[in-house]
Amino acid sequence: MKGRALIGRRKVLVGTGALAASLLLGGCEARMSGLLTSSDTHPADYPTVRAVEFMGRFLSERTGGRLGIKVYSGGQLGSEIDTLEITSFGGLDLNRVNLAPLNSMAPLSIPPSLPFIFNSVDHMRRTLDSDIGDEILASLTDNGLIGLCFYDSGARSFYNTRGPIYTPADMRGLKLRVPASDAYVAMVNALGANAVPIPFGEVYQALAQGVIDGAENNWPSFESARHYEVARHFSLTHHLLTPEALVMSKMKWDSLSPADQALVREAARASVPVMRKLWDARVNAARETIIASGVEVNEVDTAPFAALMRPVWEEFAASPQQRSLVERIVAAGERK
Ligand code: GTR
Repeated sequence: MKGRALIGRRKVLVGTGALAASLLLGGCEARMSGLLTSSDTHPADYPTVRAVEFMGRFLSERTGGRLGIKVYSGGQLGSEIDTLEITSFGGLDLNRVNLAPLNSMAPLSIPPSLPFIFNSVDHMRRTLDSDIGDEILASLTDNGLIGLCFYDSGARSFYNTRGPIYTPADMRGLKLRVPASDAYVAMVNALGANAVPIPFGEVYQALAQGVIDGAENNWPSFESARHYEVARHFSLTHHLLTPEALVMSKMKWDSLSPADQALVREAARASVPVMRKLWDARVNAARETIIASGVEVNEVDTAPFAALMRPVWEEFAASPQQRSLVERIVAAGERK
């Protein structure tokens, strides 16, 4: 297992002080006024943030202002993996994260995070809208979290400062940032590059300083985090369609009445089509901005990349339950 980073289920010690302090200062007002606190790594205008704000308005309208949501955007409360831990022990009420940082806590979050498991956005949406999605969300409860809904995250592709990637051979030796997921580390290493797991908020500087050669993400994140200003080659490998998830602290959930729990679920469900509409528009806008800036974008024959992923699937979806989910997800892609 070359270069495998053992992210595992780590205990959060570093950074918790700053986070707790900001929650005590900034979150206190929110907590006293019945606002649910929510974290997001993305800026205020990003579709995930706007979808959770929509939920907040929905809750506020239905409860005459008794319930609402305050979103702390822009990663101000910390990285996804750190804020997830905080959410699981009740320091934060809600958290919008990608499934990748949940991989080390929740084994059933891995199948939809496997490279090339979805063949299209439609396949991903249909799968998550089915009982498969419900099963994955329900499995998060073991970690002190309640899975409320999935949001889109489009297709992730590789970008770098060196040159276009057409085949896995072009990736050899590149230092590529990945999120905190052992499966992502193994995927990038299996393609011949060297995976560097660092938090999303640190990627721009790492690229600018040459600490890494590239990373991988969807059009909107590549654009909004301004990585495209530094990494001028975007190669459309579309290797992952890992969705986002909105989770709630189980401690907070248990403190709500059954009627409020039902309302929170209804609000989350209602936010999904809102998010998808915002998302589709944002993908188009981000693509235009990036292409207009002169980034070299190239299409890729993905078959040689997918062919190298079998060991990653086998290693990271090894339990019978994970294997059954993989089979059902693949089968859903064959039914149109
Ligand atoms: C984005 C995703 C974020 C975060 C980020 C990353 O696409 O929306 O939640 O996971 O990628 O790469 O860290």
